[in-house]
Amino acid sequence: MTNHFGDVVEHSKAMLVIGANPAAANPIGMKHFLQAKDRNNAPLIVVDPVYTKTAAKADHYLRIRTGTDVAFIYGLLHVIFKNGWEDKNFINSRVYGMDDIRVEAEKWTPEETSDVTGIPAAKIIQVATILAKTKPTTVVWALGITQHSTGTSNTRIIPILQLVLGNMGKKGGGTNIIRGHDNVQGSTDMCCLADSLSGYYGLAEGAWKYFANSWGVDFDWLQKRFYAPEWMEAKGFSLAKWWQGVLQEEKTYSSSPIRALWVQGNGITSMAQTAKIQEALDKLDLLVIAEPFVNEAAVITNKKDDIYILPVATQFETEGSVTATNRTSQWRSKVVDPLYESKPDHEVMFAFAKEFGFYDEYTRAMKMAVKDGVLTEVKKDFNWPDDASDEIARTIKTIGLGGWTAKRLRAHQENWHMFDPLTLAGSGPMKGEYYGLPWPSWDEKHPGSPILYDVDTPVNEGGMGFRNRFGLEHNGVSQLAESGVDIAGSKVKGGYPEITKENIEEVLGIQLTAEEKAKIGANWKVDHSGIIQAKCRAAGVAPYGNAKARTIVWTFPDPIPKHREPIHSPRPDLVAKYPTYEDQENNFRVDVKFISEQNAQVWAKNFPTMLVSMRVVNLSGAGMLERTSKYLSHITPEMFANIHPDLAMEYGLRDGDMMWLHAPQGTKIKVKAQYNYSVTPDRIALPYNFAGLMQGVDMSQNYPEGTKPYAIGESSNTITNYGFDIITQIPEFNAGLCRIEKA
Ligand SMILES: Nc1nc2c(c(=O)[nH]1)N[C@H]1C(S)=C(S)[C@@H](COP(=O)(O)OP(=O)(O)OC[C@H]3O[C@@H](n4cnc5c(=O)[nH]c(N)nc54)[C@H](O)[C@@H]3O)O[C@H]1N2
Ligand SMILES: Nc1nc2c(c(=O)[nH]1)N[C@H]1C(S)=C(S)[C@@H](COP(=O)(O)OP(=O)(O)OC[C@H]3O[C@@H](n4cnc5c(=O)[nH]c(N)nc54)[C@H](O)[C@@H]3O)O[C@H]1N2
Ligand SMILES: [Mo]
Repeated sequence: MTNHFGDVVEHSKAMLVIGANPAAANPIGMKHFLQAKDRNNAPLIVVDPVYTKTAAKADHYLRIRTGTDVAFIYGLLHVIFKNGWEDKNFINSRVYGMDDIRVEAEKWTPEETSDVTGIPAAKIIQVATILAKTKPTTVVWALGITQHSTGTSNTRIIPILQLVLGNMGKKGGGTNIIRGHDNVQGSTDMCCLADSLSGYYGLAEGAWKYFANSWGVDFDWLQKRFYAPEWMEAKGFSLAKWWQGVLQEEKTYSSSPIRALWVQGNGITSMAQTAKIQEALDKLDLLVIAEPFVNEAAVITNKKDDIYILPVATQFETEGSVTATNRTSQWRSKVVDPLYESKPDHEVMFAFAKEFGFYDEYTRAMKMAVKDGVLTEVKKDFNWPDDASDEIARTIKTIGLGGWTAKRLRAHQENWHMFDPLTLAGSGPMKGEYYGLPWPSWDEKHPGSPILYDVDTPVNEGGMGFRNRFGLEHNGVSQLAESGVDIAGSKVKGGYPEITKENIEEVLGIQLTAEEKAKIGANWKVDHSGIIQAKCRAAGVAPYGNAKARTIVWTFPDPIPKHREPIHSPRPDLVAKYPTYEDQENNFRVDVKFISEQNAQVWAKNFPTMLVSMRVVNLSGAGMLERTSKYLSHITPEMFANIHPDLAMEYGLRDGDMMWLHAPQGTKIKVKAQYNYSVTPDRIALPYNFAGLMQGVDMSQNYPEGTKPYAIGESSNTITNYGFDIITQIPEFNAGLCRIEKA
């Protein structure tokens, strides 16, 4: 989130919720949107292929065809540009590349947009008008936007809309992406990702060297952990396609095939292509599961030996910091000691490191601190979890976690009552700090930044410009903010680059001493000495620069977002006009099909019904956790599909009848047809939270005695269509096709 929920309540004058259903998936967030409706008379605009519980509260509901959001946003931009409603000053001074967007938007007349998205042209014009005339508007999204083969383009085009409207860096504006799991923002920031290091540092040698230094280990030692040095800088397997690393034997891009799998905190059937996952699990030599429940990885496999389940404690049995959806950190205390023989996650990892002989290197950084500007090992033993938090604060500069020391986070927890829930501002002992120190919180004195890119607030009070990440110029155009974009109170006027050892004296207009020069790191991201941060603080400067936001990503297959039809599209005519990408080789170490799959046949002929997945309020993720609760299971005792009666009747299905759903990849699931008017007759919606049945086969004999959940069922991901985002490799969970057959 660039802003936060309280900010929406206080300042948003309109809300565009697109591809999210917070009424079911984030009821606390939803409460804030309803408050904004009441307090600000802010219209709620919901764009969703399904008439959700969120849509039921909307002032304007737009029923979109899945996978066409890029087209929809261009349709809005077309109307906005045509009427001259864009924020010209904002665009000219703070954005690079808007002309290309303008050219693309010209094609997306209300009529063309309507044909592609299924939204009436008049509605597109009406919503564009509301957005242009009602400032500030906030935009909220979640999985309906990200989970597509064009997910990356989706997540770029919506911020571009906000740039056009001048809504970025403004109270009540911004792009508010609701994160999913507890602490998922934290795990992303710590980069449980296959293509970056913690804090989004890249995989290049320089970043590895910085981390080697931060961890107090030799770079060479670190490099030797890899099968061969080149794998150190190559993306790993993604969560979405690890199975292909097991199965893709004929063409390997690494030391694969994978032969052992360690699962810690992933529900296995939550990923697409469950049948492939099953095949891969069967083929493994070793499967280890470390978690509080019986993960269904152990259940859906036919493998009989070499499966180990390690009991891990829950969040109630451990302590430390977690990060919320609005970039705030919260300290969490242990409620009870780990029950029975379970151990918290970190102890499992420590035991593992001991066994493999790298425990000392693994934990050394927690014994280190910066002394006189130099990183030094200062004590014999570490204190968990405080020293882990302090290590994060000391190391992660990129997103500004410098202020997140254990001491400060503990103080925030102890003083919850001293913070305003809407503004996040503290009072009493917490005066001058925002609750949870929303990042960037550059240093130990910094109060946190509740709203990103806000140039009207001094840097030392949470303000900043856009980040200078992509060089100083492109195609001869400066990437820095134009003159006049002055961050409040800054000594440096207008745009400036990110701060390095080389440019610090010139940009800040200061002179470093010889001693400072000897200690300072090469740039603000790798400067353990703290000198760059301190000098920036004194000048009221954001160390990452004051630059332009860019609409063009010149390294992507689509430099500006383009509409491309889902791989399995219900509109063959539009596939010809807006085809998907070329197939990829060796992305995240596997080959990925795009155009070859899209063109393999006219899919819509044999698979005429669209498939959307959805969340239900009582179940989460793969659902093992909630399905072991009698009461939560009672609400949805079995797997079902929401189907419009008109569609059901075409197949002779009465409410409650069983049906087979077939997917293009040849898989099928048997589920109950549940009459429901939230879907139109061209689409059905499935929850994804069931497991235990695979293509009609009951696997429940595989649950260890006494562990079978109260509700089992087919996983919708067995029929989630093949398809992955071109950049992130997230599966296309939300735009596929299926064929219905009465069971
Ligand atoms: N069809 C479809 N599929 C989807 C989605 C969709 O919309 N549609 N959504 C996708 C999204 S956004 C997500 S985030 C994923 C979610 O999928 P997962 O990330 O797989 O999430 P969960 O299923 O909740 O699995 C978490 C597992 O961790 C275990 N666990 C809980 N607490 C702890 C702990 O403290 N330590 C350890 N070690 N384990 C713990 C739980 O028992 C559970 O088995 O699903 C994705 N899959
Ligand atoms: N009860 C419950 N709460 C949860 C979870 C859970 O499993 N259960 N999971 C948590 C997690 S991990 C996450 S990430 C969040 C997810 O939170 P949400 O994304 O709000 O949850 P979904 O129900 O997947 O909602 C996505 C919506 O996008 C719509 N949609 C699908 N395709 C498209 C499309 O192409 N365009 C548009 N505009 N809309 C589309 C779907 O119909 C659906 O209503 O929820 C979190 N909260
Ligand atoms: Mo998620």
